[in-house]
Amino acid sequence: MNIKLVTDSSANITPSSNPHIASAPLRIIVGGQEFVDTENLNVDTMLQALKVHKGPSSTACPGVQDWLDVFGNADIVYGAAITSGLSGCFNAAQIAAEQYMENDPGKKVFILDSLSTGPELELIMEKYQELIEQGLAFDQVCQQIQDYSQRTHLMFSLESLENFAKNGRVSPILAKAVGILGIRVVGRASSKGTLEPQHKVRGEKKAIHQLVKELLNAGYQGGKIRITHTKNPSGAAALANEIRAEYPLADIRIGENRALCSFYAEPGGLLLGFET
Ligand code: X90
Repeated sequence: MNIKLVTDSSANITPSSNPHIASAPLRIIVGGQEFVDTENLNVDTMLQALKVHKGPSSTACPGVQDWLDVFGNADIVYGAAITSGLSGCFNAAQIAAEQYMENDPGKKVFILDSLSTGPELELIMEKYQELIEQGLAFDQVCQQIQDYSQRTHLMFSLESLENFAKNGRVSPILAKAVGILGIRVVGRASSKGTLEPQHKVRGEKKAIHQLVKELLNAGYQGGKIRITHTKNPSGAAALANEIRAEYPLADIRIGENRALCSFYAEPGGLLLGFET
């Protein structure tokens, strides 16, 4: 049995960071330029293009064929996609899954709607790996990953919501309030998989305190933590340290956002995936 694990590029997993997981790339369109969110893309080049470009920019999710490409020819495909609350990515994956199984009834595909993205999606993919290593049957893996995803969450601190607003994914009023210099929005992925702002705070220090406060409020008790950032290694490290002050033994890893998350999180953005 040939098993394959798949996600999309919003999980920030590349072949070098994890060779066991394949990612369908999202695309970022800046003026006439298209950036495909693969490992080969230099994210700094994309961010620089965004900075100098004054006109509209947007993103596009992988199509059905992109998903079929990452399924390869596996007998069993397990995957998870960025929230259907903000992207058509999961929908395309579902259509691909149906086609794949129709073409060969011997094959099985399960794709989870993560209702999230970034480091929470990363945690879900890590859990799939564990479940497969345990040798569980297809139905058990599907059930357990759904149960697990009830215990994973995503929080964020963002310095700008400009790209969210420009692409109709948050209200322009909220984006304007966050656009003021030094103001950050701290919030979480809602239960419907949309962006839920909780606090507006001034300065990074307060944003990090607020994140940790909300983390503890959410019922965090020392489980796995995955932090990703866009051009903010010091913020990510400060966040990790503040969590370690409460839970010295926590399994915390810090990584960089790839292109899709960087487009929306924008420079300074911190994403926090955790287990409860
Ligand atoms: O074009 C597309 O289909 C992609 C649209 C993606 C929109 C959301 C990307 C979020 C990236 C930013 C902060 C976390 C917010 C979490 C809300 C679920 C990460």
